[in-house]
Amino acid sequence: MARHLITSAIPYINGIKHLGNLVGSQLPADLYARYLRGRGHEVLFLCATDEHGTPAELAAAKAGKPVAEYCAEMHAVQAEIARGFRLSFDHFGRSSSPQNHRLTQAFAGRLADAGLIREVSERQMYSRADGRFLPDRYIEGTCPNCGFDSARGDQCDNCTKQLDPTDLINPHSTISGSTDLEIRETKHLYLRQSTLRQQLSDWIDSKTDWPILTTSIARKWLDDGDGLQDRGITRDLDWGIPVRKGDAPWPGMEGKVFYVWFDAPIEYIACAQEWVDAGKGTDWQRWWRTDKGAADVRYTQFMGKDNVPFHTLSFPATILGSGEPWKLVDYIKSFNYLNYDGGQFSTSRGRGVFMDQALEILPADYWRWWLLSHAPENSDSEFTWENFQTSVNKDLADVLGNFVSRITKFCRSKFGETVPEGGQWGPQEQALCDELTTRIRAYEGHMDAIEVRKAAAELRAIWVAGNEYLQSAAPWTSFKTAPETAAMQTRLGLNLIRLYAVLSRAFIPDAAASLMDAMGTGDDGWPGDIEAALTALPAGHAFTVPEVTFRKITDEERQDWQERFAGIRT
Ligand code: B3M
Ligand code: ZN
Repeated sequence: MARHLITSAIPYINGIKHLGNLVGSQLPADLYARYLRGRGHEVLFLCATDEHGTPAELAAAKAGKPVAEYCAEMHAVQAEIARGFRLSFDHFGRSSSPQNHRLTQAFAGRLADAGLIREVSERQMYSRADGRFLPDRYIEGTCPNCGFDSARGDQCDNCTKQLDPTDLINPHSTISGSTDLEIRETKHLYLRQSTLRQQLSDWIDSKTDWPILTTSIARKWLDDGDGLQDRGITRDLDWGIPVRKGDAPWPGMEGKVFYVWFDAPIEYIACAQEWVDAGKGTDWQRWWRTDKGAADVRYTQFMGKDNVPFHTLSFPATILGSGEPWKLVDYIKSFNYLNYDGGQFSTSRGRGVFMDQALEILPADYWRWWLLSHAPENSDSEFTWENFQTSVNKDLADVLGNFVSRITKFCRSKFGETVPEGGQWGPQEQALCDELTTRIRAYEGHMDAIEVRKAAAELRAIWVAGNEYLQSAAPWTSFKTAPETAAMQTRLGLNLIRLYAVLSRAFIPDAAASLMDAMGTGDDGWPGDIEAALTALPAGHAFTVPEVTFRKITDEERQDWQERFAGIRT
């Protein structure tokens, strides 16, 4: 048994996330956490809301609420939707927590003591029309790197380059649209991450098993001459973590807060403290401090590709620069983008299907299965309603659902609702057992490697193998001439249902739970020996015929949803 720390990128507080956000971090992180728990490992799975920065301030203003109140409400909304999708966080924290305030200020103090922070008198964009300094995200203009015309002041969404607002060509305020911007002097703290370039470079080079997507983005910014510039870690905003040097004031920094991307990853650690303070755990340090037992922990992060530079360079610079024995990430699983029906999902433009809307239409398992089996791992992928309908109807309804319903109903009608007795495995059953053994070992390999699509494909093949067996064994035919044989085949079929529930639980937890329920068993141990797993339910064991496991999506529904989600959400 090993110990696994898992974090998902923490979603911004302002608004409900779309399915593209979900499949890029929280959902695959949940898949992995559930799988590892299922295999008996000790897991701490953390996520939180990312509550600072201007987007939160502006969204609160738009909602006519004080920002603290707005964040508390939106946190509750996001937590509820996460429960709806069965995201099994051990704790869903908040980056605005007192724990994160203290820890972020402590990190800044350590970095200052280590000589890694310098004060910079900076010229910053001030909008006369808006009467305020404009934070990075609220300035848009043309990217100096690739020429994209809606690059934000902090990052270009087109080429992923981290930017400074003053780099932008033809900048304007996204609050008012005003181009009446002037540069004013203000003092800020900079993290001297460029001094850590060699250390970071060696560290990335040592990660030979990381996905290419992750290392290629990190290498690009390390090798690009200015990819690892010193970064401003403070902002002129009201809402955020006040700049302090540990628990002491920081002269000259009054009224300023830390930059949201400085405190957000620190929340991964603070979240473990919140978890303990909420009474759900007893010791957070054994997960995070290598001097307190965390050296044995394997730490895996999940995120979309746009978040990779912050997790491969900026956050590790904070950790390494502190000189303290904090756990560094062991593996970063990153994702490309999921597109929506010929375009992009977009929160700002309200395009696509959002998490709350998805759950209004269909239960979580339908979405989980489609999203995970089409995860944008090696390239961007696309959600279309046709593809969604086809996958659900084929994989879930025809293959898995139909298998379950056929075998349980057949058994009820011929043998009653108990596992039937008699007969012995022949070559066909042995062949199935051998095939399943090979496939389940392959499935484990893909799950261990977090190859989400390959794992989904293997799981589907495991379901198909059972279906094909049932089709060719045809107990409804053998029953007429050899009832003992039919009993044996049916017994195997019922055992397959339990096995499928155990194997599928990380993907489709609700269906798995109701199948286990129907099979009247709590025996959910991971299958080591497959022959043993296929005989776990003995003759005479009572079961019930489950409700429809998965229903089909009709053409009318598909068309209806297609139209309903064609426009933009207001
Ligand atoms: N909130 C961006 C995002 O949700 C950001 C991630 C922070 S991870 C520390 O894509
Ligand atoms: Zn660009």
